[in-house]
Amino acid sequence: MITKKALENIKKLLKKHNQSHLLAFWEQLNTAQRQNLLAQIEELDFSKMDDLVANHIKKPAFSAIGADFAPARSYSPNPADAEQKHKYAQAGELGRELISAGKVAAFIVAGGQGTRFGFDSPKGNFPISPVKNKTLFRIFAETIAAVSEKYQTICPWYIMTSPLNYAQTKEIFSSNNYYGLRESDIFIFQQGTLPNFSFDGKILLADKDKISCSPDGHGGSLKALYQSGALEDMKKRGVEFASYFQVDNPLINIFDPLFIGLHALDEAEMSSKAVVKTEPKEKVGVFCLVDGKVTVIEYSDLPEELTEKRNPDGSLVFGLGSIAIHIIDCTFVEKLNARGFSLPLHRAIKKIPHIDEKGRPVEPAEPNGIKLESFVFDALPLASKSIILQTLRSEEFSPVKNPTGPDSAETAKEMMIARAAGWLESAGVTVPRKPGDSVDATLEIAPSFALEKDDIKAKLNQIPEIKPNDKLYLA
Ligand code: UD2
Repeated sequence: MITKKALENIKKLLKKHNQSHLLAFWEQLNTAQRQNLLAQIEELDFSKMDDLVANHIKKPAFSAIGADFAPARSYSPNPADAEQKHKYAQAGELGRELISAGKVAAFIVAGGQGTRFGFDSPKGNFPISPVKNKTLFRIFAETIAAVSEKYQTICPWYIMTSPLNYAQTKEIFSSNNYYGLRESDIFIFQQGTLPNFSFDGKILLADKDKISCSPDGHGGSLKALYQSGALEDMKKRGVEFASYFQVDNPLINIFDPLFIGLHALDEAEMSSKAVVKTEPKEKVGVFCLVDGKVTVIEYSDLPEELTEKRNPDGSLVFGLGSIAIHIIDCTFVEKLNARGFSLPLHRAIKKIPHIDEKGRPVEPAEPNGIKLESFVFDALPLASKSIILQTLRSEEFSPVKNPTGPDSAETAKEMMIARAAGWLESAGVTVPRKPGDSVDATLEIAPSFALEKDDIKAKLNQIPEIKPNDKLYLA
């Protein structure tokens, strides 16, 4: 029951923050709809509303580029000298110990809407492996199973979805029998949302009783981990580190002992993997040091002259690209939430369907409003320490972003085949190649067969001769 007094209070609050239009259709709503709308209004954070509208909606706000701005330093893919060689060996060993002790969990962000990609299902359900056409989710699940087997442990998997794809994702996992993993070791949860605004700072209505909202960005994962109980579950299991990755990268090495070990040895709170950018305009964030803190500047926020700036040897000054792979301490997530979770908000100008002041549905042909998101990498400067490990793109990064062309399913398949060929050749297997060096076979190595290059050597007797144009699946 909504009391007259309660309604008056809400009306006053909305008026104070210029959002009275949210109740414009109140008289036309039934009781359930009214309660529904009020519940959504109560979810809004009015303490930040005016600042949000003034500083994020009406003008672009966030710029991490200050006076003290420099490229970030990183660990190279291979140790540079004897001292570093010793450290990498020590880190690898520590990483393996931590995985074996069940202290590392897989953590995927899979809440994106994939609009650019045009696939009408959660992206994790996209089939991608070159021979068996396994989906992204299946590849990750088989990797987690193989790691658990190799290290004789249980690696739990935390999966963040958005309210838009939560039910579908749950259904995909249950209808695939959790890909052979135990249901109790998989924790699927939802991220939060933020309201969408018109350019003049009014929250848009999706319907007469429904506020228009969007997922709050992958930065919301650090809040959702806490609010969903996932972090509590990690603590109960003794998990100390979350290995964070994106749903679109089939080459991900989820449990990398070296990366985990370097992070732990250096007592970092949140660390990252990086690749050298292919070209100045590649659409990845760039690692920088801002006021001495590791910071990622999104490609669209880095000024052109810095994007293009080169060292005397021709390499890019800001050439260290973020591939959205992190190790995050559970205690860091807890700390961020305990002090009132807030990451900077980034605005995106979008076409946002809504209803107009007469309640008529509008499908805009042109951008008409602003969506807000937080980015997980904005937590990096908040960490007491943060390290970066450079890695090889060909081994670990091939995002499936576009239907065709660069960063598409086609390029990801090619890279999966190329990596498999490289692993086999490094163990002495002959792989047929075409003139120009591309692989003349379709190869797929299941995670159960090898998780890394070095696993191949022990299985040489299971590998048949590979002839040109062969299709070979190793499991
Ligand atoms: C992201 C990074 C970019 C680079 C690239 C590597 C940003 C802003 N940019 O680019 O710097 O590292 O990835 O591939 O992150 N997601 C959610 N909830 C949301 C929004 C996104 O779970 O509300 C997930 C999404 O499912 C995906 C990941 O976050 O797994 C990245 O999202 P994206 O594909 O929109 O990021 P993109 O390509 O702009």
